Amino acid sequence: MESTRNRLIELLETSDKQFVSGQLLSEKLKISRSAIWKHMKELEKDGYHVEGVSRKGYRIVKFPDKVSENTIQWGLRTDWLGKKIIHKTSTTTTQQIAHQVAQDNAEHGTIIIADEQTKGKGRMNRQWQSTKGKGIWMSIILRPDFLPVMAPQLTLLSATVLADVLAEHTALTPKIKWPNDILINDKKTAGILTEMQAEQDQIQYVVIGIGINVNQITEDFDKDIQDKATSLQIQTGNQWNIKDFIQHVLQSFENSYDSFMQNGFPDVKYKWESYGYRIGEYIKIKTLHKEWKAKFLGIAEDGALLTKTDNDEIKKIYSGEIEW
Ligand code: BT5
Repeated sequence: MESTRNRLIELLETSDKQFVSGQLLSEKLKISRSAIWKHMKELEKDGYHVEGVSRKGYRIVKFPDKVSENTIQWGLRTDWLGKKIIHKTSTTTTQQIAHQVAQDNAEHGTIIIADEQTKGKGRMNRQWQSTKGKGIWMSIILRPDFLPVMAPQLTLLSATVLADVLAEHTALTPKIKWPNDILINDKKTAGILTEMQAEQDQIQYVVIGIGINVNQITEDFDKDIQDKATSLQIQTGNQWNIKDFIQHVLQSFENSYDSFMQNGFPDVKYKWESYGYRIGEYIKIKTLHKEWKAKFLGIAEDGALLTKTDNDEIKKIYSGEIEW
């Protein structure tokens, strides 16, 4: 039943808003025309708007707003990103599923997306709060053909994509806090977690985990982060359509990734710095064992954080946190 329904949606989808005759659908699906009609009624119940015109057939005029493999794919104009989508209503973390399917040879550009994560992950085993139906909790599997040392550049690239999409979609002014936080009005609205499986000179796959707070209200966040987390709803006062947002992220991600693969890092660096938070200021750098102050100059050609200490020493930082 479920697979007939998916095939039906697929057939209507590929016709790109043209009518598909009941006759053709019944031949392709090997079911009667009255069974087709029943399926259409079921689709309507799920929020699809199906138009049926005698002698012309059927077409979907609107997909439901809820997130599913079909609704994301409908109208998605990417070449390779999101051709395979795994959607879960609830899961522990989309990162874990991404690793599993990547080890089972999932293709470059596979997406795992969930309405809710019960064990959302931040970096260094920190927690990522992922309220049900109120944000984008998504992992992207990539199989880039470059050296593992270049993988951090993908985090910076992803951050510029999110900043671009937030700016285009909402007219807010996002900033990127090195390396992976997207801030709006100084509060965190999105985060990125890059994980990788690699040998010394070869990447097997990279998983880019993207979390974007979309429709939360302040009380949706735990008390301990209420003063530093924000969402688009809090910032704009509007509810946002999550499916539209996902499509925008995927389209923009594919464009930026393709141009990065063609032209290298300089464009990403330039864009990152245009969004960079507190560039030119004194910042506190914290690594596992040390903490010191330096001037934040920008991003180096290899993606490292570029700093200048008081005795004019230029230093590159590859991992850690920054504060002020
Ligand atoms: C991150 O870590 O910012 C990476 C977030 C990646 C989340 C995505 S969602 C899809 C995929 N599946 C996953 O399980 N993860 C990825 P980090 O820089 O370590 O920041 C974590 C810190 O941000 C926490 O310690 C909290 O202080 C704060 N935080 C937690 N949840 C938040 C939220 N929803 N919004 C803003 N801040 C949050």
